Amino acid sequence: MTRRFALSVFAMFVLAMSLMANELTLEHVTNAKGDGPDGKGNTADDTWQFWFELAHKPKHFERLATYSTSIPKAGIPKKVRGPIASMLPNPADTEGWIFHRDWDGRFEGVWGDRKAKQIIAYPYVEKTFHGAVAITWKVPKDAKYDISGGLTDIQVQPEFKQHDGIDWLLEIAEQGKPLKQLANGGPIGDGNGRPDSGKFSAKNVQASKGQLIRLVIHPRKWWGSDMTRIDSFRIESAE
Ligand SMILES: [Ca+2]
Ligand SMILES: [Ca+2]
Repeated sequence: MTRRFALSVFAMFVLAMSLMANELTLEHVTNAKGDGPDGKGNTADDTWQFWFELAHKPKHFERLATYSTSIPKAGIPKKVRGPIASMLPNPADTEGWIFHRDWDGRFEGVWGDRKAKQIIAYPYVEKTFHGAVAITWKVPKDAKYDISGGLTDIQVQPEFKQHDGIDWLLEIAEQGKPLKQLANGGPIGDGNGRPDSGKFSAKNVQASKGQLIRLVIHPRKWWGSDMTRIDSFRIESAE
């Protein structure tokens, strides 16, 4: 077997594997340019997208609008301020998607921590509303899919009674709008005999091209200490 032939066989194998399974990686989260033709990350043409729940319209989501390349402990002026900047495990090595408005020091975001090689999500609060963040995968063709993965509460503080873990939801969405709930679970984390980690899955899910398979990380009653690691998020063709 020539080296060139071996390489092309290997390339075909890699291509076949990537067509059969899609898994969220650190590179997807930390890619400011996205993989769609517009060359901008986290827009409608990208395979993986990152969202926050609208306080005025629960269960509806909008894309996190700002890419931040690192989060020093003191925060980034006009980007990330407030507690999240010092709460992330490796803020200077953490890049990803945040929402930004001038009036608040916000928490919400989905980041890749390059040092610990982990994907982190953090829900948020807006006045009295405790909002979720979400990660979506864009369905490439009408088909049935198997979805699986896991997540972990990485900020476990059961000594504070308000800290009551997170819930997760799997849904089909169209843009930011919910269409169908596939599965839900939790709470995980923050004591009360609960596990810190959970698994999620849904089998044989019929989805149409352009729809989004959405993993929601929900803060339940209170969002403090809800930093969550996405251990895996994988979608395979069920056919
Ligand atoms: Ca894009
Ligand atoms: Ca927690």
